[in-house]
Amino acid sequence: MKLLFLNGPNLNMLGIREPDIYGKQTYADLEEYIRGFCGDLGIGCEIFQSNHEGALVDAIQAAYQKFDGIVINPAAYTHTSVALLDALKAVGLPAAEVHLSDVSRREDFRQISYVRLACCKTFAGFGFEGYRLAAEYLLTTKSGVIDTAKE
Ligand code: CA2
Repeated sequence: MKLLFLNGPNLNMLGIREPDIYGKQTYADLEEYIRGFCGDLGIGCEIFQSNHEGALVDAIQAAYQKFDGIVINPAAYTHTSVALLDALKAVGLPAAEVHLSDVSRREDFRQISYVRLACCKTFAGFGFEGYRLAAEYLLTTKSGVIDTAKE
Protein backbone atom coordinates (compact mmCIF):
# COMPACT_ATOMS: atom_id res chain seq x y z
CA MET A 1 0.00 0.00 0.00
CA LYS A 2 1.47 3.31 -1.08
CA LEU A 3 -0.25 6.67 -0.69
CA LEU A 4 0.44 10.02 -2.27
CA PHE A 5 -0.13 13.04 -0.01
CA LEU A 6 -0.75 16.24 -1.94
CA ASN A 7 -0.85 19.72 -0.43
CA GLY A 8 -1.89 22.84 -2.26
CA PRO A 9 -0.97 26.51 -2.21
CA ASN A 10 0.26 28.28 0.91
CA LEU A 11 0.33 25.18 3.07
CA ASN A 12 4.13 25.62 3.05
CA MET A 13 3.40 28.74 5.16
CA LEU A 14 1.90 26.75 8.01
CA GLY A 15 2.92 27.98 11.45
CA ILE A 16 4.08 31.31 10.09
CA ARG A 17 0.75 33.17 10.07
CA GLU A 18 -2.90 32.56 11.10
CA PRO A 19 -2.05 30.10 13.91
CA ASP A 20 -5.59 30.58 15.26
CA ILE A 21 -6.96 28.87 12.15
CA TYR A 22 -4.19 26.49 11.05
CA GLY A 23 -2.22 25.92 14.26
CA LYS A 24 1.33 26.70 15.27
CA GLN A 25 3.03 23.74 13.67
CA THR A 26 5.01 24.16 10.46
CA TYR A 27 4.83 22.37 7.11
CA ALA A 28 7.98 20.44 8.07
CA ASP A 29 6.11 19.28 11.20
CA LEU A 30 3.23 18.12 8.99
CA GLU A 31 5.60 16.12 6.77
CA GLU A 32 7.17 14.52 9.85
CA TYR A 33 3.71 13.69 11.22
CA ILE A 34 2.64 12.05 7.93
CA ARG A 35 5.85 10.01 7.64
CA GLY A 36 5.45 8.95 11.28
CA PHE A 37 1.93 7.57 11.03
CA CYS A 38 2.63 5.97 7.64
CA GLY A 39 5.53 4.13 9.29
CA ASP A 40 3.25 3.04 12.13
CA LEU A 41 0.59 1.85 9.68
CA GLY A 42 3.17 0.09 7.51
CA ILE A 43 2.32 2.02 4.37
CA GLY A 44 4.61 3.73 1.91
CA CYS A 45 4.15 7.42 1.29
CA GLU A 46 5.23 10.28 -0.86
CA ILE A 47 4.45 13.90 0.05
CA PHE A 48 4.25 16.76 -2.43
CA GLN A 49 3.33 20.41 -1.96
CA SER A 50 2.94 23.00 -4.68
CA ASN A 51 1.59 26.49 -5.07
CA HIS A 52 0.87 25.74 -8.74
CA GLU A 53 -2.31 24.11 -10.00
CA GLY A 54 -0.61 22.51 -13.02
CA ALA A 55 2.10 20.96 -10.85
CA LEU A 56 -0.60 19.36 -8.71
CA VAL A 57 -2.38 18.08 -11.85
CA ASP A 58 0.95 16.61 -13.04
CA ALA A 59 1.48 14.92 -9.67
CA ILE A 60 -2.01 13.37 -9.78
CA GLN A 61 -1.43 12.10 -13.32
CA ALA A 62 1.97 10.68 -12.35
CA ALA A 63 0.30 8.75 -9.52
CA TYR A 64 -1.56 6.59 -12.05
CA GLN A 65 -0.50 2.93 -11.61
CA LYS A 66 2.13 4.04 -9.08
CA PHE A 67 0.06 4.68 -5.94
CA ASP A 68 -2.90 2.96 -4.32
CA GLY A 69 -4.59 6.16 -3.25
CA ILE A 70 -4.32 9.91 -2.85
CA VAL A 71 -4.81 12.06 0.24
CA ILE A 72 -5.26 15.63 -0.92
CA ASN A 73 -5.54 19.00 0.77
CA PRO A 74 -6.01 21.18 -2.32
CA ALA A 75 -6.07 24.31 -0.12
CA ALA A 76 -7.57 27.27 -2.04
CA TYR A 77 -7.80 25.18 -5.23
CA THR A 78 -10.48 23.17 -3.43
CA HIS A 79 -12.94 25.95 -4.16
CA THR A 80 -11.94 26.76 -7.74
CA SER A 81 -10.26 23.88 -9.54
CA VAL A 82 -12.11 21.80 -12.09
CA ALA A 83 -8.63 20.81 -13.37
CA LEU A 84 -7.83 18.99 -10.10
CA LEU A 85 -11.28 17.37 -10.11
CA ASP A 86 -10.78 16.15 -13.69
CA ALA A 87 -7.27 14.86 -12.92
CA LEU A 88 -8.54 12.85 -9.94
CA LYS A 89 -11.35 11.44 -12.07
CA ALA A 90 -8.91 10.65 -14.88
CA VAL A 91 -6.61 8.52 -12.73
CA GLY A 92 -9.52 6.89 -10.90
CA LEU A 93 -7.54 6.27 -7.71
CA PRO A 94 -9.34 6.25 -4.36
CA ALA A 95 -8.91 9.76 -3.00
CA ALA A 96 -9.70 11.43 0.32
CA GLU A 97 -9.98 15.17 0.85
CA VAL A 98 -8.44 16.78 3.93
CA HIS A 99 -8.73 20.26 5.41
CA LEU A 100 -6.98 21.39 8.55
CA SER A 101 -9.80 23.79 9.37
CA ASP A 102 -13.51 23.08 9.49
CA VAL A 103 -14.36 24.70 6.16
CA SER A 104 -18.08 24.14 6.77
CA ARG A 105 -17.93 26.83 9.48
CA ARG A 106 -16.02 29.36 7.42
CA GLU A 107 -16.78 31.82 4.59
CA ASP A 108 -19.39 31.08 1.92
CA PHE A 109 -16.75 30.78 -0.81
CA ARG A 110 -15.19 27.86 1.09
CA GLN A 111 -18.45 25.88 1.01
CA ILE A 112 -17.84 24.74 -2.55
CA SER A 113 -15.41 21.91 -3.16
CA TYR A 114 -14.93 20.69 -6.72
CA VAL A 115 -12.31 18.16 -5.63
CA ARG A 116 -14.79 16.55 -3.22
CA LEU A 117 -16.76 15.25 -6.23
CA ALA A 118 -13.86 12.87 -6.96
CA CYS A 119 -13.20 11.91 -3.33
CA CYS A 120 -14.72 9.08 -1.34
CA LYS A 121 -14.49 10.96 1.96
CA THR A 122 -13.68 14.39 3.42
CA PHE A 123 -11.98 15.04 6.76
CA ALA A 124 -12.17 18.71 7.80
CA GLY A 125 -11.41 20.38 11.09
CA PHE A 126 -9.18 17.70 12.58
CA GLY A 127 -5.88 19.53 12.03
CA PHE A 128 -2.95 17.25 11.19
CA GLU A 129 -4.94 14.26 12.42
CA GLY A 130 -7.18 14.55 9.36
CA TYR A 131 -4.34 13.22 7.21
CA ARG A 132 -4.03 10.11 9.40
CA LEU A 133 -7.81 9.59 9.41
CA ALA A 134 -7.82 9.87 5.60
CA ALA A 135 -4.96 7.38 5.24
CA GLU A 136 -6.65 4.91 7.60
CA TYR A 137 -9.88 5.32 5.66
CA LEU A 138 -8.17 4.54 2.34
CA LEU A 139 -6.34 1.65 3.96
CA THR A 140 -9.48 0.01 5.28
CA THR A 141 -12.03 0.71 2.55
CA LYS A 142 -12.14 -0.62 -0.94
CA SER A 143 -15.29 1.29 -1.80
CA GLY A 144 -13.57 4.48 -2.82
CA VAL A 145 -12.55 3.37 -6.28
CA ILE A 146 -14.03 5.78 -8.77
CA ASP A 147 -15.24 4.18 -11.96
CA THR A 148 -14.76 6.97 -14.46
CA ALA A 149 -16.54 4.91 -17.11
CA LYS A 150 -19.79 5.45 -15.22
CA GLU A 151 -19.33 9.16 -14.53
O1 CA2 B 1 -8.29 24.16 6.11
C1 CA2 B 1 -7.56 23.84 5.17
O2 CA2 B 1 -6.74 22.93 5.22
C2 CA2 B 1 -7.61 24.66 3.88
O3 CA2 B 1 -7.48 23.76 2.79
C3 CA2 B 1 -6.45 25.62 3.94
C4 CA2 B 1 -6.38 26.62 2.79
C5 CA2 B 1 -7.74 27.29 2.59
O4 CA2 B 1 -7.71 28.10 1.42
C6 CA2 B 1 -8.88 26.28 2.47
O5 CA2 B 1 -10.11 26.99 2.34
C7 CA2 B 1 -8.94 25.39 3.70
C8 CA2 B 1 -5.29 27.64 3.08
C9 CA2 B 1 -3.89 27.03 3.06
C10 CA2 B 1 -2.96 27.55 4.11
O6 CA2 B 1 -2.93 28.96 4.15
C11 CA2 B 1 -2.14 29.60 5.08
C12 CA2 B 1 -2.27 30.97 5.11
C13 CA2 B 1 -1.54 31.69 6.01
C14 CA2 B 1 -0.67 31.05 6.88
C15 CA2 B 1 -0.53 29.69 6.84
C16 CA2 B 1 -1.27 28.96 5.93
